[in-house]
Parts: sequence; structure tokens; C-alpha cells
Amino acid sequence: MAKLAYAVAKDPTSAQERDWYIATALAVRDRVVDGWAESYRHTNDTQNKRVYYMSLEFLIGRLLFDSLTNLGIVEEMRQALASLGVDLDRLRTVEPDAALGNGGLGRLAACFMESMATLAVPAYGYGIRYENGLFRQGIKDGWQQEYPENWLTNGNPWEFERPEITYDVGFGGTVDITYGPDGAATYRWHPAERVSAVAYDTPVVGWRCRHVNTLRLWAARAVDPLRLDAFNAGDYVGALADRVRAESISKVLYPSDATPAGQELRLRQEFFFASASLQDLVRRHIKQYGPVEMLAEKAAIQLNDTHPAIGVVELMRILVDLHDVPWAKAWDITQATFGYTNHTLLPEALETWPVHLMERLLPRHMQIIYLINAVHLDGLRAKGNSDPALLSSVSLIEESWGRQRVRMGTLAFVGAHRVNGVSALHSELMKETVFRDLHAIFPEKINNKTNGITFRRWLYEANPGLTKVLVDTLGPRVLDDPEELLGLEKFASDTEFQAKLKAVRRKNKEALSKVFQHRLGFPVDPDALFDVQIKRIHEYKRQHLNLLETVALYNAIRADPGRNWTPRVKIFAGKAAASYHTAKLIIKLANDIARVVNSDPTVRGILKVGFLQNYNVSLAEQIIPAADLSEQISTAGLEASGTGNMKLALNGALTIGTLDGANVEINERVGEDNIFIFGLTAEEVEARRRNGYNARDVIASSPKLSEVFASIESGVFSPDDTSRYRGFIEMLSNHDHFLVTADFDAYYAAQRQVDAHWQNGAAWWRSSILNTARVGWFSSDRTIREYARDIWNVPVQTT
Ligand code: 475
Repeated sequence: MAKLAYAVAKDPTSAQERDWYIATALAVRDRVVDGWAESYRHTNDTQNKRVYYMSLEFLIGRLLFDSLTNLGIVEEMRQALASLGVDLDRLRTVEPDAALGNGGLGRLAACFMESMATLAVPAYGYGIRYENGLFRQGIKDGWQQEYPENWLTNGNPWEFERPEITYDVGFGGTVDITYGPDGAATYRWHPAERVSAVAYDTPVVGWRCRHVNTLRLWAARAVDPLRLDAFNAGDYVGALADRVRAESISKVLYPSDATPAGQELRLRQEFFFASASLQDLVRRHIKQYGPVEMLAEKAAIQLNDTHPAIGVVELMRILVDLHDVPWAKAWDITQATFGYTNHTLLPEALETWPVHLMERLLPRHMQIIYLINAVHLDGLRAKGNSDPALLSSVSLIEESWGRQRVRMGTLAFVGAHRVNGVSALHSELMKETVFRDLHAIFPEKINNKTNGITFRRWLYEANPGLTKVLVDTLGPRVLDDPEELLGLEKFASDTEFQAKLKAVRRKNKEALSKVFQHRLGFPVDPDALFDVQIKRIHEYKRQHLNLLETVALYNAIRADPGRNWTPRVKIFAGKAAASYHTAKLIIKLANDIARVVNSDPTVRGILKVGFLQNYNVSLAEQIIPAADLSEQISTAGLEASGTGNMKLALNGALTIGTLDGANVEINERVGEDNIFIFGLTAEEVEARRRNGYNARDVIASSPKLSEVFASIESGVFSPDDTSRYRGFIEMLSNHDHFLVTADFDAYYAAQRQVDAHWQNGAAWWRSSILNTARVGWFSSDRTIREYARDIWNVPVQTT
């Protein structure tokens, strides 16, 4: 009430829902801030090493419930608000999602921030405060439309602007060399352009408010906001031109996922936040400890993919040019400080920058890159490596057709003391593919850190019904130690226990059915099997494999409607990069199929298809607790890990999937009777591709697939434009790069096993319980413990 009156300046009679939300958030924030100050003092006093998690993406979602949960005051707040006639669950939906990320990589960063706070690892997340987060997805006539996402329009109660924490970041200009009396050269960069980076801090609360860390996001501001001379001369637009150029750096998140943006603005974003963050952490270090030589003992920096990899070069510049550290010493410090996480093996996703662009934008950094490369290659030659093919494959500079590019993956690899993949399979494939030669030279660098998810958001907050059953059954300890979930195993076949979980799932499905009604205009039957594929739309993730199976099932039901079919709702959600034509066509295909299937009386009550628009963290929180089946069907070898697979299994959905990414480890843990694995393995995929895969023969030998292709190609699902999918079908028939056709029959068969398992209700629920029981290991707390032990060398608090 006091917040509403004094911080929002509204009284209860005129307060809108949004005012109540702000007032509530501010009240909660006060509690968080107490813990924040305490944690800050503690880290300073103990002189503990700090971890810096550098990421161009943090896909946070909403924060109100996260804070309430971790402070342990959800019920207290619910009652306090109820006594004022306000419903907390409605307020919760007023908060816009902070969507400063595209998908898995960004969401992982958010889960890691929460786990680092939970384990009391003193950490800063560093990133960019994008004014526009990931676009809002609309669906018009079945096609994806992109609209800007203005998450800051109504203010953001969680952030604190820190105008006093501002750094200059330079671009362009020249490099001066001066020679000392001893002949040693000193280099000074004189940038032509400067942009200010202003800090915005958001507290990150750990579980039970044990510790609070900082997410520090940088906003770009012009050093001179207005050129008064131009303004006075009447050139109002010109007077603002520099400002617009500078501030464009933090305007929008690049909406590409697993593909590099390849634009000058993107490189400016990368350097902008890397430079500001390094200046900030070096300044903090010097203020507290003095000599910069000790940096690696007091700071660990983790690079979330190659996006911040230019930071390796920036730290070298800071050490060598600004603090006169000798080159070799500076390189030791840099390597000892940095770790690098790789998130994708897709060759098209590996970042490289044209040398001429780097030279123009960051002339001093380009010199340093050449020097790093020279020392790196000389070192190899000195060790007897003289094969030119090897040297060119591990060089920081790629030469193709006379054009030179800087390989950011190689830069990150050589600049870090540890390089990790995000699942066991992915880390092994890194050694065999993209980093094969580098791995042979530095065999100690690559290690695995299988991803994890924070159970606070993805279980306690998203699924309070299930959480309550778990606590009632296993005791509250389970909230602190997810391995306690194993205690569920003994209830797996218990009919009473199964009934409890069924009731929880049913409620969650009813809630999701309301979302269907609201967004798509029709409800779905909570007794049907909810079959869910939710993730970015990508050919390698193969939403189209799922759609082909949907059509095959539709055909089969129509041919024999009286059979004992398993009623299903096929649920799709996900965004496509705006420029990714095939991904957008897949969305259109999903909607075209949905229209035909949902209006066909023959399959009524048996099959429904729905594409839910604008997938984001909050929608995921609604879908996941209602899912029965989790689709994880990527071409083996291409999904680095996946994390949605973990969220769905934790909430009791059974997985249908390929042996890819973390599915492999989920399979090992839940046991093969409780998961539906199908399709080619990564090795088989490799072999098929090597031997020249012929999709046409495969299609011809599968009557089901032939029928599906014929119906889609002839326009059964696109009567308004019968040629719409001709090119698509032709592509799958001629260059089926992701082996959709090769896996089709196995996938169809696995889906029929799903049907059979579902029809034996007790067996299904047993499997579901065993999934929840056995995936405790996929907590991001476990992942962070491993990073802390093997990469950062920092202690963690035991829970
Ligand atoms: C993997 N994003 C998942 C997840 O490790 C994995 C790349 C370039 C530019 C912008 N975004 C990207 C990714 O590469 C990405 O999100 N990768 C994902 O990282 C966390 O679980 O398998 O695809």
C-alpha cells in the first residue's frame, strides 16, 4: 500500500493492474536489495574469486514470481494482496517477459545466473540492455509476422540505472607507435569514435535468498548527445545523427539463432559489451587487489559462445597497452582467466569476421590478433608441426578465395584454458569435427559440461501442483536437493500416487486448454495425449518430421476411423528467424495442416493440431506442466544439448527422440523402457551423408511417406495455392540434408509405440514418475558445481 501511494503515486481506487504490479514488484525488490548489499559486502570481505558470465543473450522471462519464490514469500504476498482485493496470479501476467535472447543459449545463461546465486558463487552476468528484445510473433493467414517487442515501455522495476558507472568504448581511428629509450615499442589506439556504456543492474536472487548476484547490462549512449553547432544552424536531424548511431548499438537483439548475423552492427555490439565489461572488471580488481597480474586468481570469465570472444583481445590490449604488462605474461593471465563454451557445431553458425572490417572498426585489435596468431603458430612450429595444411587449419585467420576472415572460435579456443561442450555427445563431436586439429594440439582443453535447468523456475514456479505432491511425499528436503527425487521410484507403480499425479496433470491440461480457447478459438480435450514440440523453428530440429507424421496419422485415421486410436493434440510453438524462409514455411505448413485436420469431422475427438503463437519463457511455463509427450527429434549430431528436453522430462512428459545432445544422457538415466528412442545415430547420419544419401529411393520404399508427400505436394493442405509446397517437397526429395525421410518410418513406428504405452495407463504413469524421479541430475546447480570445480576454481556453498 505504501509503495502504491509513494512510489507509484496512485490510490487503490484509481490504481490499474499495472500500478499494483509495479507497487508489488517494488515491495519485493526492497527485500531483495537487503540481501544484495549483504552479498556484496560478503564478497568484498572474504576476497573470494568472482565469476563473470559474458553473454550477448539473457532470456530471463518474468521476475516477480522468481523473486517471491526464492524469498519464500509467495503465500504471504498472495494473502496480503488478497486482503486488498488484488489477485496475485493476475498481477503476475502483467509483467512483460524480458526476452533478451533467442533460445537455448540465452535461456541457459538465465538458468546459470540463478544457480550461481543459489550456490553463493559471487558472479556478475554481463550483457546488453536491448531496448527491443526478441520480436513478438503474430500469425496472419498462417504466416509468421514479426512485431517489435517494447518490453521497457511501462518501465522496469527490477533494474537500477547506474549513471556513475560508465565507460567509453572506442571504434575506428588509428594506432600510434612510440619507441622507448630501450627501443621497446608502445602502442596507443586513438579511436575515431567513442560510445558510452552505461550500467543497468538487476539483482539475481538465489534459492532461499542465500545470495544475491548482479546482472549488469550495458546501454549505449552518445558521448555528445547533441551537436549544438549543427542544431543552432538549423540542422536538427544532423545534430542528432551521432547519437542515433551510437545508441543503435543497444537498440535491438539480433533475432538470428544458431546462425551468425554477419553485420557490422553485430560486431559493434560484441565489442561494445566486451570492452565495457572488461574495463569494469579490471577496474574492480585493481581497486580491491592492486596488481593486475593477479587477475586470474581473483576473476574467472566465461565466454557464452564466441559472441564475446573479442574480449580475449581487449583484455590483452588493456594489459599490454594500458598496464605495461609484458606480452607473454599478459597472455598467461588471459588464458588463465577465460573459459569458452561452444553451443553449436553447425558450420554455418561459426562466427568469422572479415579482416578488412576488423581493421577498420578495431585497428589495434587486429594487430593484436595477428600477434596472437604469430606466437600461436610459431609455438606449433617449434614443437615440430610443419604441415602447412595443419597450420592453416588452426590459424586464427581463414583464407578463402583471397579473402581473409578472423575465426572467432579459434580465437576463443586458444585464448581460454578450458573449452567445453554442453552435452557428452556434443563435447565428443567437438573433438572429432570443428576442433579436431586444435584438440590434437591442446588435448587438455576440451571438457564436457552437460547443461542443466533451474528447478525453481521450471518445477516450483511452473508446476506448483506437482511440487506440492513431491514435497508431501518426499519432504521439503527435495526442494534443496534434487537427487532426493529418486525417492519417487518406489511409488512408480503405486495406484494412489499415480492418481495424485494424474489429477495434477489434468488441471494443468485444463489450464492449457483455456490458452487454446483464448488464442486459437477452440478448446482441447484434457483427456487426449498432449504431444508437444516447443523450440525455435529450425530444419535440423525437424518440426517438419513431426508434421509429416501428423499427416500420415491423419491419413491412417481417415482410412479406418473406427479403430481404437489414441486421441492426441499436437502442439507446436516456436519462432523462426525473420530471414529464414524455410522455417517460416514450416510454420505455415503447421497452420495449413491444423486448419484441414481440425475441421475434418472424421478425426474429431481423435486428432487436433495447434500452433500457439509467440512462444516465450512465460508460454513455456504454461505448456510444459501440461505436456504428456516431449518431441526431441533433431537429426542426430546437430542439437548440441537441448534444455527443453530436461524441463519436459522433469515435469513428467515422456520423450520421443533421437540419440542427440542431452537426450543420450536422459535416456541413460530414465531407462530405455521409459523413453522412445528412434532413428539414425550421429555416426549413422555421418555415414549416410558420406555415402551420398538418396531420399527418392527411401520415399519410394515407404508407402506411408509417399502418400504424405503426394497429398502435401498436390495441395490438399493448401487449396488456395496448390503449388505452395512444391519446392519444399522437391527439396526433401532431392537434398534431404537433415535426413527427415531417412528417419520417417522409424519415427512413425515409435509414435505407435507411444499410442500403445498411453493406452496402458498404469505403465504410462509409471514411466512418467520414473522420468521425474531420475532427472534430478539435470539441475543447473549440478552444472554450475562442475564449472566451479573444473573451470573457474571457485568454491560453492553446499545446499
Ligand atoms: C543449442 N544460439 C542447444 C543451447 O547450450 C543448447 C547462435 C548464434 C547466434 C545467436 N544465437 C545462437 C545458439 O547457438 C544456441 O542457442 N544454441 C543452443 O544452445 C544451450 O541446449 O542445443 O542449439
